[in-house]
Amino acid sequence: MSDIEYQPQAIETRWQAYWKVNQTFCVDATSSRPKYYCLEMFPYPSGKIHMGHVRVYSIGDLMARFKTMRGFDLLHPMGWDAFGLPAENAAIDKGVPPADWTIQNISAMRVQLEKLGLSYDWDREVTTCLPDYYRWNQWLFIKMFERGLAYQKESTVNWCPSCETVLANEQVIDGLCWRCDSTAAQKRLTQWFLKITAYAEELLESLATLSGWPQRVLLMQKNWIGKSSGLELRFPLSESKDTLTIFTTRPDTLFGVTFLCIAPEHPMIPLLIAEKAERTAVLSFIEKAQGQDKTVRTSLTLEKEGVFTGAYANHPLTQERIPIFVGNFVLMEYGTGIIMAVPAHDQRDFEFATKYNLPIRTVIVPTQETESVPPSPLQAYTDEGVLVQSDIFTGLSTEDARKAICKYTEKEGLGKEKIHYRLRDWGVSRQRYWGTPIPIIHCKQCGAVPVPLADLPVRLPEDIPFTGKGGSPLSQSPTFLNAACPKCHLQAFRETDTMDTFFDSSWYFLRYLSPHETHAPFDASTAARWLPVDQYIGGVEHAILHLLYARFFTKVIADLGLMEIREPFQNLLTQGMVIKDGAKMSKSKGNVVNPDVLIAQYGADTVRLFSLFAAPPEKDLSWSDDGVQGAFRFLTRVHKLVSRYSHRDHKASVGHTENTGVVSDMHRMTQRTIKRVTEDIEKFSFNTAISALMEYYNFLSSEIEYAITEESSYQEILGSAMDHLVLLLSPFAPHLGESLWEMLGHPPSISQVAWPSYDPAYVAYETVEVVVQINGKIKAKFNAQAGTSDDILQERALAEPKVATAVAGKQIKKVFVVKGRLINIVL
Ligand code: ANZ
Ligand code: ZN
Repeated sequence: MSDIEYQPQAIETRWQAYWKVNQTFCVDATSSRPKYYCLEMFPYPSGKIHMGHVRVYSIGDLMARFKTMRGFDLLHPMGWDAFGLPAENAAIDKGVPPADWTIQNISAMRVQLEKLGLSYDWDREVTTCLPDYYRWNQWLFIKMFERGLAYQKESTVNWCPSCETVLANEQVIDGLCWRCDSTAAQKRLTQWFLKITAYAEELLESLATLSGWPQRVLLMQKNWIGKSSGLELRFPLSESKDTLTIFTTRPDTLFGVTFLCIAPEHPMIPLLIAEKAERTAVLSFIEKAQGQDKTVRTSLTLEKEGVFTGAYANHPLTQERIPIFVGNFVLMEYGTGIIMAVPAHDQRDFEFATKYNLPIRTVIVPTQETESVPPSPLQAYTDEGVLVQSDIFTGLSTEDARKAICKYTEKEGLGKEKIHYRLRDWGVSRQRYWGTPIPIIHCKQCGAVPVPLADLPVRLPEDIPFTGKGGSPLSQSPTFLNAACPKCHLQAFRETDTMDTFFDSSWYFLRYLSPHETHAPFDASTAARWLPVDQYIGGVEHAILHLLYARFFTKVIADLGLMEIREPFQNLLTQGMVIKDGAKMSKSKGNVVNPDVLIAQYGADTVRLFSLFAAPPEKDLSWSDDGVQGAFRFLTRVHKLVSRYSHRDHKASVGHTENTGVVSDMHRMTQRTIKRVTEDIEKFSFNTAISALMEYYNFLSSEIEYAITEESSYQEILGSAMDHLVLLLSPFAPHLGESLWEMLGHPPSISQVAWPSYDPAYVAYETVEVVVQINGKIKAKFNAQAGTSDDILQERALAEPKVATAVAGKQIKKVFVVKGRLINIVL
């Protein structure tokens, strides 16, 4: 009787083995069906799958299976983002080599993923810490180096004292290390950079083509790139021939300038303070400001502080003598590192001027009160308006004045229009072991020389003591460190920095195309077939970092002539977090639910169904044990229903209904359910798709006893309904889908069966009469389109005048909606 009882473990083991033996999910290289590349962000092999993984992979797998049934040829790969600090920390703590730790974790996690029954083509597994992957990181790095896109410079970097490594700007979040939450410090080091700024304009421009991305992510990228157009203007120093060049986005405020402010790191400062009484005060201020973190220095709430340099500049139009200050809120990395301060119209300047008692001069007023200048404003007026006290520009709108002042100063040779980006070049050097060695040899005579391509990969050495102290681990391996210069063959040294692991994940989706390729990072003709990724799914925490880098790499690789596309991901779905007891599930909070335990108890299908049903994908998902049990009960019931049907006494022929011409409720319900589930999956509304299936199940289970005894024309419709229930459920609960499909007498595999289409004639324009009862008594009737959701029906019922009067002032205890036909309101 095992057919009758739902035993997920037996079913799941059996079908996982079937898929493996039959290579059900291997890409068919010979197929000519349209392609669909479904990609989920690959995991870091920490050792254990968590519910966040389950969620993202359940979504990806649903899409992959759905699209396969819809007639697409699927590429659905999985791999490991396998470099990174935790492996190195494990080596320091436990003495396990990072490679061993990582490979063990990968094996454990692969087993876990297999238990979820995910439809990956495991032949394409990519592991970034293996030399056959990272050699192509090195290859790409050298190609970039040859084009000036990878270069070295000394710079102030974000330094995490606890990870003992440099952090990219993107990796400092609110002043803290993104990984360990230590306060980031500032340090001067020579570093390798990738010139992402060379692509700033294209990265910004082509955001407009990404119609399949969430608005919020597009906006975050736009702000991160931070394009602003403005004016670079020269202010001659009063006591010397030198000039200071400032950058402003508000040339219209030029007549409101009352001081200049220069970044503490600015190389002009020594010249300004030479032989000045203010010298010592300035130097001690600079020291203090340089210790302040960049993100703190850009925050709105920063206490604006500064010091007078003793030097003056002349206003380029009025010739007025203007004092020059050093200010902590002026950054060296943005614009020219010097600003013209307009306290009346910029809040930072206003706070600074108020603190140090500097003049505040209003030059812009709101349109309606032209000419009436407020005596002493309480805050900066930063909006648009009309110019006052601005010589020949007085009376112009701010917008016109910006153009006019740019034009005028440009004509006079005082300045020029300029576009600035907030985006900085990407610092990729890391002083750690477990990453890709940067393939450069430093030679006293020849400088930085790339390792010849034929000598790649530069392998990570294994003779490293892991102490966690004393700088870069690679510098402690003499066999690694010493190398002959590829150009002059003299004794030279290898670069000991490794690459930021975000380098690895910037192109892994290309390696999946031809993971075993040995002549290039990927095969061009395969790329032409599969790119771009049709659907990318992952966490919104990568909205800037990974997604921006991957877009940058795509453009660089296209410029190397390796592929045509310039944007990697056509559609992006960013899923929310999994939370429990109001907090993100995490080890440190002790609120983790172990997927393994759940799978052992309820089966993978239940866990998957729950995570798709509990919340829309882009929203946070609140963990609920009841929800898991609910999903299990639902699958148990479907199993029972299909068993009941397939073990009925009188076996009717199971066929499709298109030709029967019998219009029944059941047939209509089937058609409507197909429509709803299909459309809901297409728009990522998985929870409502599952609701539709639940309604469909309810309908069928209430009809079954009666339907089984009916005449044969009805039998066909019933058989078709059972088929459809199983087909539509199968991408959500694939193991059960296979099992029931077999029970219904079909050959495997259901994953290869065409997704059903519906007949629009049965779902369009059909109206049903809905009866509204209050406490069981009929109060009203109205017509609604068939298939209208319960929520909307309920809303309309409550809006019926008679119902509204009856309900007014009373408390509604419960509302029952029966099959979209009857609504009973209990008061
Ligand atoms: C005068 C002015 C008047 C400004 C005014 C603003 C308002 P966005 O738009 O974000 O690009 N700025 C320029 N370089 C800076 C630096 N290195 N550090 C800190 N601030 C800097 O910002 C451009 C504005 O930020 C510029 O326009 C400049 O202040 C300031 F009513 O110049 B503005
Ligand atoms: Zn040399």
